[in-house]
Amino acid sequence: MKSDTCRVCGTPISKFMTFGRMPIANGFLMAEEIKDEYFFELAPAFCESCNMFQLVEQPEPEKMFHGHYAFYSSTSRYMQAHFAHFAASVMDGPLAGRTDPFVVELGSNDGIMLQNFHQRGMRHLGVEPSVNVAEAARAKGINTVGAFFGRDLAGKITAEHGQADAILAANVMCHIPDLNGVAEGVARLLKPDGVFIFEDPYLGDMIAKTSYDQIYDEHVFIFSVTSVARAFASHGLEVIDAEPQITHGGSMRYTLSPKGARPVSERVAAQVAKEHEQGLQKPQTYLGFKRNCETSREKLMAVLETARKDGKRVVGYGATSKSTTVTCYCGITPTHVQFISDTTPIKQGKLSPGAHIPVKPYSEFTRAWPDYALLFAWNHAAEIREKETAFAAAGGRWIVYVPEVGIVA
Ligand code: JHZ
Ligand code: ZN
Repeated sequence: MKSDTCRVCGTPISKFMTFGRMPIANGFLMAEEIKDEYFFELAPAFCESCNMFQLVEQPEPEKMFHGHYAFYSSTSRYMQAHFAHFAASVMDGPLAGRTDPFVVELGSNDGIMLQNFHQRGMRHLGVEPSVNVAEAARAKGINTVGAFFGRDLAGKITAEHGQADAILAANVMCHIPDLNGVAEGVARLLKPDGVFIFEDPYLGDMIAKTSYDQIYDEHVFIFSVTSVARAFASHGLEVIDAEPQITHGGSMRYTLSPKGARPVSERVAAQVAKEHEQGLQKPQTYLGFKRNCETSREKLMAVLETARKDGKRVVGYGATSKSTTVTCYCGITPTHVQFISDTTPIKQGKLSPGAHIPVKPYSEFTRAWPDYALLFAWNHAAEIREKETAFAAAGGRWIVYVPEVGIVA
């Protein structure tokens, strides 16, 4: 859906740059499906009134989240540890000492977070519209309802289970275009002293690192503390904490509660001040970001063209959602990158969206080391570098592009 007004406050918005024609970032496809591949214009806008960074156009939710959603959260070992810590901080923090607390997670995927509550025997409910990943969660014994969250579902859940002590969401809130509807639903579902905790890729990191690959169909918003505080204030919810996370290349965890119910951490005002210092409220910042994206693209293509001319074998590492933006925006083709290695079975044997680079199982990567691996899953660099010592020992090098384009050992 295209919007010429801010999805949060209704002020007119317009794109400050375009990434061009883009397919569904997780729309891995077979050769015979190419003729029907769906495209839209990926273009971001910044609302000067409420500071919300958003897409001008986002495909219909059913085009992105369905019965064959390609991203399974549990593919990263580090992320499993991250969510175990996240869950523990909720159970031992706001939920500690409560009688029979009830936890709801929005966009619970394969249960990577809720499994921790389930293991402690806590009442929980996942909300997940992508049927296949929801099924993976149910197979682990996690209560999951297959639906999109909004006002109506909030009412139904409350009627059936009562209000929630905690509502959680990770890498989900920034996917939902009707933020006001979700905020209303959260306000309805949450107990008067409950907490709503969510995390998403952080605007400050994206601007600082030129990690423009966080921009793709699913991410209709890239949040900051400033924009989140404004968006939820009109629904009676207040940001009481903001904690930076290293996951997904730099994220922010927001804790909200009904206004006045809980003390507000000093971290909130400090982070808002930091955002001001970084210039996140200024339109010029986004014009600078646009130039940085163009420079990043030129440099990456120069590295890939040189490698191609030199007859080097380049393989992509991680068929991420982010890689769809990078390959399509930069013009990376199978002549630059032979295939992309990925551990997710549902992606293997298919072509990457838009660029149509074959996605192959990880065994293909280890079978014959390439000269270079283009690190599309750069946010998992620590985990991957730890695992790939044999590739490095064989002389393999990594091509990286965040925060700078380069070739590293
Ligand atoms: P990864 C997803 O984005 C989708 P993506 C979503 N829209 C979102 O918001 C973000 O997460 C936060 C593979 N892999 O985590 C697994 C290996 O092959 O960067 C995945 O396909 N080997 C919900 O898709 C991909 O890489 C490995 O060793 O950009 C990683 O995808 C590891 C660690 C991963 O998220
Ligand atoms: Zn706005």
